[in-house]
Amino acid sequence: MISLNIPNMSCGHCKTAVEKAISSVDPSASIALDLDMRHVVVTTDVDAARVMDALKNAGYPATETA
Ligand SMILES: [Cu+2]
Repeated sequence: MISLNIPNMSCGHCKTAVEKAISSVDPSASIALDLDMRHVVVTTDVDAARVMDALKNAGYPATETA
């Protein structure tokens, strides 16, 4: 499970773009996204670094939460 803050994620369009970026590295990832908190929890076997890389390339740099 990967817990991420995504400060740039501010609207429904961003939400879609973030979900798309995560799905691009793991189509079967389970994504729990909180737009108001700008936070997402991803359940996946893929490395956090790969997920964060895809998000960064999509324009949504993320930081891992503790
Ligand atoms: Cu947006």
